[in-house]
Amino acid sequence: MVDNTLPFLTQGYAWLPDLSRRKGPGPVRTRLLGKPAIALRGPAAVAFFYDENHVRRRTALPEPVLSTLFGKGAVHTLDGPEHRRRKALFVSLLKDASGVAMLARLVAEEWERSSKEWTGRPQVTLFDEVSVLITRAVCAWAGVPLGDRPDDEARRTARDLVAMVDGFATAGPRHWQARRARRRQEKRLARLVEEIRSAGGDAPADSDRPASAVQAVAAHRDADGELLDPHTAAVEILNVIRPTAAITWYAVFGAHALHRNPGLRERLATDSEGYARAFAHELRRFYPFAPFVAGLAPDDVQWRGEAIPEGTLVLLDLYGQNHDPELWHDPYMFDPDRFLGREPGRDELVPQGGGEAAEGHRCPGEDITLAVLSTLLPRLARLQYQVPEQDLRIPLSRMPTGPRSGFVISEVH
Ligand code: MYR
Repeated sequence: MVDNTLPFLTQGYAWLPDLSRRKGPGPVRTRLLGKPAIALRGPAAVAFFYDENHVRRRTALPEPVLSTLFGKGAVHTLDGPEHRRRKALFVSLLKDASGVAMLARLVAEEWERSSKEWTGRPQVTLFDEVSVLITRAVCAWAGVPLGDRPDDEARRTARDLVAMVDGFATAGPRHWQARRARRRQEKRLARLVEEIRSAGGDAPADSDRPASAVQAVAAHRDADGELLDPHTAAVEILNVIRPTAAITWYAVFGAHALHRNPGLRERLATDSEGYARAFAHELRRFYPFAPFVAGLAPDDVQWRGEAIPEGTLVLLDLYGQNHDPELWHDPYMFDPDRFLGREPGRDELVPQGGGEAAEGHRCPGEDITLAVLSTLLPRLARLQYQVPEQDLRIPLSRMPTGPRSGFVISEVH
């Protein structure tokens, strides 16, 4: 079988759906990254994929993805008790309701501050501005200092966080920019961890004052009882702040969805009956972000009678599942009502993975994503602006993708 890495990189989100269409129903067999691969989708496949007897992460992620997106030694590369111990750190930081609410409040404050400033400008590129305002909020929340010139530092940090996400699935200049961004941020945050530790900040926090994310990572001990080395600690701090900044992609998709469906603006602006949350779920279902997740079969395993030999790369087709007509009525229609008054099933809507966040590799940041989007989207819907002529196409061949223009708005008030 021919290796499909190049078709994947050039066709992007369209690669796996096209392959599935050509090969007909059932799992798709192919070759990726020089390995035999099988792609699965559907709630039962999600449960199969997140069972460690079937799929493991150690050594599954290619170096170019680790050196840009996730970082070497990241929680994404662990399995078993080691993974659960490290993951508990993320769950305690990202799934704590009062922490999530505090981050949403900071995002709201930053939105108010920034959107006032936009009124004086001829044009604003929403992608750039939202990435900076979320970066400011998450750095304040996580305890990442922005130095003596916080405005400049926030812009620089936002650029680096965005670059790390933007460059993981390309061999072009964006990839090298992503590597440089990661090196820069890892160096700076490793230094911060060392400073915190030498000032005694890695001691357990007192119960009245919860530790910031940075302090918690600096104080975290892995399953072996050891502190993380400063580099790994920096990697994990980035794994808290970078995905939060990546919510920018969804916020810009929100602007795109409102532009294409102006009839939804009023309901989103007033956010009655949980409409903003339903809208956020539909954004995460409808628009392309993570194409799939991957791991390796640790033994010969079987999926519905299909043999999956040891060492096979198992792909969970997130984008395909979120558009599967077996699961979604009219999947290519943007319709937040499909989530109104109901939360999606655990393994039904999988933009950020499936299974349990605490036990498996599901993204622990879904509560934050939903809270930040529920904060930003009604404010965006209440903002008055024009959408000047621009290129709003969302190329499926680019990963990650978004409106080409970054969504420019003008006459903001
Ligand atoms: C983040 O910053 O962590 C949020 C962005 C996540 C994108 C997720 C993409 C998953 C890619 C897995 C590629 C596996 C290749 C074999």
